[in-house]
Amino acid sequence: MNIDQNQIEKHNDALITSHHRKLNFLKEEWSHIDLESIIQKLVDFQIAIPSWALGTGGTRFGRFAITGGEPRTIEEKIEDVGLLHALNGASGAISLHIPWDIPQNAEALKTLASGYGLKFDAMNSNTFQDQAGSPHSYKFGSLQNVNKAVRKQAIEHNIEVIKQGIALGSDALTVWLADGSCFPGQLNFRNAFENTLESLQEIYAALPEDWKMFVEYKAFEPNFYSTTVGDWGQSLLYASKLGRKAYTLVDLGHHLPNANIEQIVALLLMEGKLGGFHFNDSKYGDDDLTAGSIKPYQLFLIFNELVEGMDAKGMNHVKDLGWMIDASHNVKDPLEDLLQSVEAIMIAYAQALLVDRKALNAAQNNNDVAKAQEILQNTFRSDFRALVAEARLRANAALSPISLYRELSVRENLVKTRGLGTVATGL
Ligand SMILES: [Mn+2]
Repeated sequence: MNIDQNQIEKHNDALITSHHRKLNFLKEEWSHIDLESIIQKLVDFQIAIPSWALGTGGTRFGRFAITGGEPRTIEEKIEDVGLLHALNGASGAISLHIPWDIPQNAEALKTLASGYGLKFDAMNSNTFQDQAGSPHSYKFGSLQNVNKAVRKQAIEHNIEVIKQGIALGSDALTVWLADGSCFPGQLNFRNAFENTLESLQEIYAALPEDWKMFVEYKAFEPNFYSTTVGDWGQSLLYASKLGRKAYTLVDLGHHLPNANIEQIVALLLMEGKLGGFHFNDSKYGDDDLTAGSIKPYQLFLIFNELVEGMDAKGMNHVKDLGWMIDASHNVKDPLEDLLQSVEAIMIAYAQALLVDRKALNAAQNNNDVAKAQEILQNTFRSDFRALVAEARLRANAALSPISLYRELSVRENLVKTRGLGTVATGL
């Protein structure tokens, strides 16, 4: 299914008066700020959609494929991201996961994707599941495994993923390892670290010059006693030892409860070692919930550090970090869920762009704690949704993406063409 420009314009026409009223109010309230440049930043900002989020997610207890019309092929996944991008103008990239996706004809896929205005974001390898026909099992880890043949298989898989990515025009590899242990004594921590580092070094050696390697960490799950890349310190250690092309990737759901993620982000940026983000939200752990659905203030505080830190280093907000959603829940229509996530991320970014940096800086230097809080919360509690909507309007996208998604019965159309029982590859 394609959404054409006439359908978007008709939808926007019906909402334009109300939109202008809200936008004009903001222009008046924030007249001391250059809102035009902020709107342009919002137009430019793009968030990659992972191919595995297009189907209904599952838990270890089960999976309810409630929506139907899930994408059956990599081509249909690209089509789905194309739909999202047409609706919100901010989902201009897809991140593939090998072997849940197996690109057969890279040139054809590139043509298909660029027809929707999409690029291929970071490639994701998978050594946390055994694949049919693989001689070795990852039951006791992959890159950390005590058995060299297992490590070799995992290294070769990652190198294969890099090759697939080169053919698609991607420029980054994300390595997330489930490696670790479930019981004390199971693992020699130092050997596990050294094996993992050595394996990562072999993969790193296969990276093209202009590629990045993202080392993603996770506190626990599926291993419940230790994780070999368990936190940002361990990830930073690997990334530092690997070299300038290696970075830490922060997945919001991969911390222990109440971790101060905004502080982690600030320090990684300071060290030039923050590579990118996986957005999601959680109450307890790796809950795969829609970005901004539980802790929107935290999302804003993270963006506040990102904007401050990137500007301090003269970094390009769009290109210098990888921005991706990593969430896939099992009770919502995945496409609606992704529209909500992108919206929440854009709002948090807009709020961060509007923070009065000079005043905040002055408050910090005067130890004016109350004033610093006022500055942050004044921005957080203001409603900038009209700015984000204006950015969409300028990108020829919909003023209200979810409303248009429902008006056009997108899901019903996908069910009609793909069937009710289709299940996308993924977790
Ligand atoms: Mn992730």
